[in-house]
Amino acid sequence: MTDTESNDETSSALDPSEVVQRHEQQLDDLLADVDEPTPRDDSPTLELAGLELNRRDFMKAGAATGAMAGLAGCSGNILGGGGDSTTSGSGDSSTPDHKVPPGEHDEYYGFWSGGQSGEIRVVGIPSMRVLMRIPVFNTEASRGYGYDDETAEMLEEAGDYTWGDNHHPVLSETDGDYDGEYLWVNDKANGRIARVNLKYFETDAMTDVPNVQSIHGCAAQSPDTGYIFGNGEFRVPLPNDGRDVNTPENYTSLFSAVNPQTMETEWQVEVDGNLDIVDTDKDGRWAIASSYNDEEGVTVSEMTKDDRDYVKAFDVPAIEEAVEAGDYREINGVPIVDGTRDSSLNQGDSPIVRYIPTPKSPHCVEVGPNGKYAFVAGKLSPTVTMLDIEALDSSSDPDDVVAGRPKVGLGPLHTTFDGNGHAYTSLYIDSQAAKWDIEAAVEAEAGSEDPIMEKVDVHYNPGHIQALEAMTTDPDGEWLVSLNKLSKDRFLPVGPIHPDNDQLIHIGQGDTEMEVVADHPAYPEPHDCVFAHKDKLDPAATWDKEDYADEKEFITQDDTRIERTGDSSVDVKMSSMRSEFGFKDFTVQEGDEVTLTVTNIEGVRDVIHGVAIPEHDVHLAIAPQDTREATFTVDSPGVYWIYCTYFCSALHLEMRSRMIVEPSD
Ligand code: CUK
Ligand code: CUA
Repeated sequence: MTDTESNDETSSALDPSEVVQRHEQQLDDLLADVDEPTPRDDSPTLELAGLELNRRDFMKAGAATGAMAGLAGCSGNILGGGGDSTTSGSGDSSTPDHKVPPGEHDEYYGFWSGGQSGEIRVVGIPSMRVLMRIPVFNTEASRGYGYDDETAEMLEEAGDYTWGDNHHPVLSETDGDYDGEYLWVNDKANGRIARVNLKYFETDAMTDVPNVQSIHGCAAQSPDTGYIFGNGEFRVPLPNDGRDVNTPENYTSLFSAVNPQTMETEWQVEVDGNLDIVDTDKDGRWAIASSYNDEEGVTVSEMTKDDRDYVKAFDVPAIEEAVEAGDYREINGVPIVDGTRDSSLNQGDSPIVRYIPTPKSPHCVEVGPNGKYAFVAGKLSPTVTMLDIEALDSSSDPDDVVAGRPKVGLGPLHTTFDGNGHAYTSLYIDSQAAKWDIEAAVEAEAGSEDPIMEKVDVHYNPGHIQALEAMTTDPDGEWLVSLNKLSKDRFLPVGPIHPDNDQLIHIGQGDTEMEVVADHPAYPEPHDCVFAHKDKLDPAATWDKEDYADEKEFITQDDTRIERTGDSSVDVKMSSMRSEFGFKDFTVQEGDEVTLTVTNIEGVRDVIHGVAIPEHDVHLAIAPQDTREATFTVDSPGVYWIYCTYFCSALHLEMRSRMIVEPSD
């Protein structure tokens, strides 16, 4: 054996601890490199033909979009587009590349509701890559969610359900624009609203809204996130304690206003009929909700008997006044204001709720970017009804408040906007997206198809449709996603439960033909999504221990200890780092309730340690500088290896501790 360097590496004579040390050093060096603070504007700059444009410029400048395609290797002149992009179908030189090259970032965050999976998914746009999943109403082992004390308690206090059905993610706003702080989402199944902290991308609060069985529509009040509004969809007796079970005419739906900070329900409004989707105007006066079943039936034929239902416009300041004046009854601690038609608060010229007749079971309500109109899709009617929001102030007569009613196609469900005067409506029955001109629809007669500019086939049966920042006052256009409920034959077959199909559609600034550019299978079942430019968020790369200084201890190697707190309770506190836990082993007694607190003392990003305790249903996922806790009872004496689940270093497999449970006698 020659004494070369390479031989040294594998020499059995080498001290193993040296190998480990060297490895750790390499890892530290590597991590030191990536731990640099992220520059505020790190969008790559593309240089071509003397032009210097970053990706943001491309997204904003419709005329320059051809440059992206040229850059990505498509044929066509490098500054193409420019009003001459008449070709359609794939390869259109005006369509920028939606594929994001290795190492580059997407331009937008997309937040998808996960439907009956209960989670929120973070998706990069335009690549449509799923970047992360945030458990909300479900439990999720990978992130230790529902398996540590804090998240388990949060779920327990919000009703202790094991699943939820989230439909409508909404982002916090300051001055009518996304501030990147929080996201809220409803739970249709169990009447909850949860909050996700966008610094840590974690669910940090949840409330089980009193007096309702289901929350469907969910909206953050513009422009400064005054309330989170939730629509109680199913009519039930109030309170639902066994009274009125056989008198459906006495059931009721409630509109709820939740405080975004405390997550307490501040007030509710009782209405006639069901409540479906809700959006708010842009200056905080009106919350506008669609509804179906004004017939107040309990079977489908009863619910769809009439040819009209009523959109309900809630006058928020007027409701606040009624609450202040004590004009309510209190049930389960919440002031409930009577907003039914017969209520004394709805007589006279300024009713607190305006009931606006709208054709057959309207579904969505989306308020357009300039705040002038609310767009209400017909569902069972082939039209979108546009409500003039300013006119709501003085009337609920459709002659005064309906500004337009274009005929868009069959099964219209949701509408989105490009910020350049166009609306895009999903057509569930026709399996299409229809693009139309908003002001042309105001000019045209009701039921006219003239405002329709273009339709594109989607695959198949779309629900929500969403364009970049379409829910703000300044949408970015460029990309639109159609969230199709059925994928049928679009993917390799995976058995009888099919994925959905989220299709990416290029729309430019509304000046180009729509083009479907990508299919993306989606695990059942997203309903809605919302997009924010990446510069509006500022996620943490590691935890900051100051954020939990009052609640939990930060446990270093020196702080590692075991403390008996009672006859049969014990606290175990330890650190974790590559590649060892603070305790190599620790001993507890059979029957003990063990509270295990573990801190990840790493300072570098992306070195996460997991704590799994076989046979005790414990899993913690601890990011750098974070501390997590789990409490469990040790009923059976024996040896239990505690192991790390995140592949954190070359010695990850060796990263373990040993819990010894001594027999009690
Ligand atoms: S809803 Cu699902 S397609 Cu819950 Cu917004 Cu319309
Ligand atoms: Cu720590 Cu694997």
